[in-house]
Amino acid sequence: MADETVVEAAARIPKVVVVVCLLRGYKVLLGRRRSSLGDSMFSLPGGHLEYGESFEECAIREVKEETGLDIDQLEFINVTNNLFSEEGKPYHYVVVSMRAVLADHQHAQNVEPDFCDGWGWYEWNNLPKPLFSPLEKAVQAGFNPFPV
Ligand code: 8DG
Ligand code: MG
Repeated sequence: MADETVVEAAARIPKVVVVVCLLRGYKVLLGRRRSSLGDSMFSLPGGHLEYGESFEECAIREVKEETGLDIDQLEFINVTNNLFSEEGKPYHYVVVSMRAVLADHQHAQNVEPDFCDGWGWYEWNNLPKPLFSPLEKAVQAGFNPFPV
């Protein structure tokens, strides 16, 4: 497309993102986004896979950068193909979901307040609203990050 800018063209390239379901009891850690995509909606910590990273390394780094928490015992849960077009700009993310269990003594900090209003633990059976659209869709489809 001749009129497409470099930025618009870059947004059309699918990107890989790793998100983490941090589990404590029957709760999960969510934060309210501050972002042009899904602003003020509750979503999982996570972010873009960097060159050469494993999914585990990316999950550990993103959780540390966003919450200050150290995680281990990571397990792959699923992968979803997430398209965002309704927000105006097209985005395409291949989202790898991992899960991890935290030790009791750690507390999440809002390390990046420009991108998140704060982190909280929410009962899986009573999730906050509004959930970020891909998470909402997954929950509606029966997604459950807890081990059976
Ligand atoms: P980075 O630049 O630090 O690598 O990434 P980020 O700044 O932390 O980006 P992000 O918005 O947290 O994640 C990138 C994209 O991943 C986001 O714009 C849309 C997609 N994404 C989903 N589901 C989820 C989710 O539950 N949590 C997060 N954080 N991102 C998600 O499709
Ligand atoms: Mg993020």
